Amino acid sequence: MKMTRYSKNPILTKKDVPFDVNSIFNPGAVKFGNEYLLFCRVEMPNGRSSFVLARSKDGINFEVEPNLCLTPEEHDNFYKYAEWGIEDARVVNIENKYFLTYTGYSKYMPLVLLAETTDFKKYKLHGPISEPSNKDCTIFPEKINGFYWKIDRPSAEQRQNIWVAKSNDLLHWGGYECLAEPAPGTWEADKIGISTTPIKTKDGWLLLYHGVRGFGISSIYKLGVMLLDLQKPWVLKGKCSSPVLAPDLDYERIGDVGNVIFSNGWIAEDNGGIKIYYSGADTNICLATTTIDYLLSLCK
Ligand code: BMA
Repeated sequence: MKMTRYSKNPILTKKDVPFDVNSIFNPGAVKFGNEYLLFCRVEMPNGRSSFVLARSKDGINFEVEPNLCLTPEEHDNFYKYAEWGIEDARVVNIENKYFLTYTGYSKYMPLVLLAETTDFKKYKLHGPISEPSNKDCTIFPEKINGFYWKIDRPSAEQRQNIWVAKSNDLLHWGGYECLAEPAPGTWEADKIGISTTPIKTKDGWLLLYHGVRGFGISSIYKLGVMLLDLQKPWVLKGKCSSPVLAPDLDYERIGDVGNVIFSNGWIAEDNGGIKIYYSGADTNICLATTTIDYLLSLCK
């Protein structure tokens, strides 16, 4: 099976949110008990983002909770790094705890914040795990060679590459290595960033990433797929040459930021299928389905 868009996309829009928002988009995704959870970004009418949970039994029909689950104002000591909004969470289950890596936006510019929860009701906030400018951070679901590993995307001058680092405690990081760079002159020429939490497969760690290329006065965001070595997560084993999902339909081309497909959440099913949650034009939440085998075949 190739990539299939759900026929009734988008699966969530601001009409599904029981309070006033400008948009709902860029959800992290995780299975929690017998539920699918989307940890959604909502841009409030004032232009600053918070998070709200959406819950589902089938991974397709989601109900948005009546209240926000995490806001900048709840960040106490870290508020100055989240004052302009919290955005684009990746969720990972490690040793029965759920860790969230997300962007804190402020006058200091974007950096990566870490939080943990066991119940998606109470959140322990750890604050920054990067300096600015940095975003698109995900943590591997298990230790490799005795360390935790993260991937993120620092912005250095004009270079926006993907980096990997290791840690003993998820809070203090080192051993930085550049993992992947944009391919010049292609659909991902301007910048790349990791999209989704790594999935362990027989061939390596599988990840979605986004690639950006400027056209005229705007940019186009598309999704690609890459494969990392199972034991050496700083080694890129393979990467697609063409995007796996690119803006095409109206709900991907028209919205607050047109021509954007962005994803920070996917869920692997026991039968080898994958549900990819993505947003069109920074305005909605959509679903596409595919298989691990198909994505692996693109990384050869
Ligand atoms: C990125 C992030 C995402 C957004 C995307 C497209 O830099 O800020 O939140 O979806 O741009 O606008």
